[in-house]
Amino acid sequence: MNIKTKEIPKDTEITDTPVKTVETNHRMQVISLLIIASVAIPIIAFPEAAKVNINVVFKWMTNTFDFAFLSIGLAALIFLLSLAFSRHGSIKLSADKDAAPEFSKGAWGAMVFLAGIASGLVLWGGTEWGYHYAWTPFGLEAKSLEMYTVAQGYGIFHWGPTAWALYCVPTIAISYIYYVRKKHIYKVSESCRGALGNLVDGPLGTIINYTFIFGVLGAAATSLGLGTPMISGALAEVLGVSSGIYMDMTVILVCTAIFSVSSGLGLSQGIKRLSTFSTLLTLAIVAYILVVGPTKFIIGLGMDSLGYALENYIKMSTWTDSVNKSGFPQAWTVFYWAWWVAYAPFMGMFVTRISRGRTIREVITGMLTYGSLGCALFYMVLGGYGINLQMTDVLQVSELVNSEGVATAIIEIFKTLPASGLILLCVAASGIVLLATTFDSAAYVMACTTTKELDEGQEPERSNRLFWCFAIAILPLTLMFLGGLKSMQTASVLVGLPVMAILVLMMITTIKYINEDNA
Ligand code: NM2
Repeated sequence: MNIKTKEIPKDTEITDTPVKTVETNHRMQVISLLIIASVAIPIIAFPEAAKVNINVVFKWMTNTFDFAFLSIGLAALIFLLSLAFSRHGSIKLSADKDAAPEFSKGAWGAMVFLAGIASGLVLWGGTEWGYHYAWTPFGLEAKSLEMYTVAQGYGIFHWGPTAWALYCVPTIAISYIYYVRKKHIYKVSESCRGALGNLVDGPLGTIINYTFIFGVLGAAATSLGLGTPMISGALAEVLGVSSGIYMDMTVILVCTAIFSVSSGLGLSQGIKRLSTFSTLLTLAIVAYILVVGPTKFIIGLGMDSLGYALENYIKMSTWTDSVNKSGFPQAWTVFYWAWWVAYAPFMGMFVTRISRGRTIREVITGMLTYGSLGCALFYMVLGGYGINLQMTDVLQVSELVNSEGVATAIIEIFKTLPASGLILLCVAASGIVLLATTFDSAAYVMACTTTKELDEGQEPERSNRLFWCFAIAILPLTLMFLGGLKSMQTASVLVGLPVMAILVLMMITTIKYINEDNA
């Protein structure tokens, strides 16, 4: 993800306010640090008990609130589609009604897509089917031929329109307030004002802003905790050394260092170019796999699984499996929705900054289609390649995923490619940059939240940004020390729940404001 201060559009009609000095809210920083420490210290001190408790928390949260996550995902999609195709869809997100969009459609779509993903898409695109193939939804027969299509289709669903709708709700809420109501918001609480009124100026607003911060911290912990072992595994393979927790820590610290140097020396533009380059590199790897792999099979299976996802969309969106209690939708769909939700306000802030001049309809349809299709492409190609490896007995990917985890499985998949050393090097390099830019952007928005007041064009203090950069690394480091997929997933599930409430408040605010302004 990549939010750069220099991309902030200057919307000249937005009211001028006197320039104040930027002041960091140290109290908020200290409280956040204390909360992080209260989670991290017990995990490090009592890892065995922590593991057990994390599993209990994950199960309880996903089982108790499954209906809420699923229905809000669906509600977000329905809300956005009805808004896009209503007369309000043509509302322009700009102070100047005749202004052309700031970025071309293609550039905008690419930026939205890149902002929404980090290293997770490569990791899960290649391996998620391996889990569903062995532990099936809808009581289907495990490890049957049919399951290849179903498993891949389920993955495409988890990165599809509902997921992108969760990203899009804050985007529309924040953009509307920013461009149409002409109020520069740097705090998430402001986008709940329509629902809560002046309550957002009191403790409730503060709670909302903390919730946002912990949403990003939890979601980033999942991304970094899962993405780092893939990068360190690839590096270890290339360097011929063994990977492990120390290598993982080094990767996280290198990412932190890249961010610190770029922030300290004002290298934002350089890092941005590097980030674009690494994304292109990732796309090139996907194209390479499509060409050197079984092209026809990959395309065919991709179409089959896309068809499966479309045909079963409603069923997958509402399935809680209350009678059979397999736990599948809780372990997967609910986890995914929580992960997307936790990132959503952060994503909303970014997409707002690049969407000036677009209509509400364009933003909604663009996010849902570019986002879903981009993710489906990764799932089809990487997943299809992995499935072929298993079907031709080259590599038992599903077994590997279940016994060794996703990071090991994806490295083994890449190792079967021609010129695998070079590919692994590219995967590691692009992964580091994608994670570093995630640190960078996340630290930036959190620094905005912990700045007392920020006028247009002003930036949070550099020390504030650096503080968040290091604070973000604490939780993933702790969770990696603990290990296991559930620990990484629990971070998102825990923070996703309260952020989901913010999404509901944002939907109410948007509806209220649009109705008031267009009565
Ligand atoms: N989402 C899109 O790790 C990543 O790729 C970040 C993950 C929320 C599932 C985004």
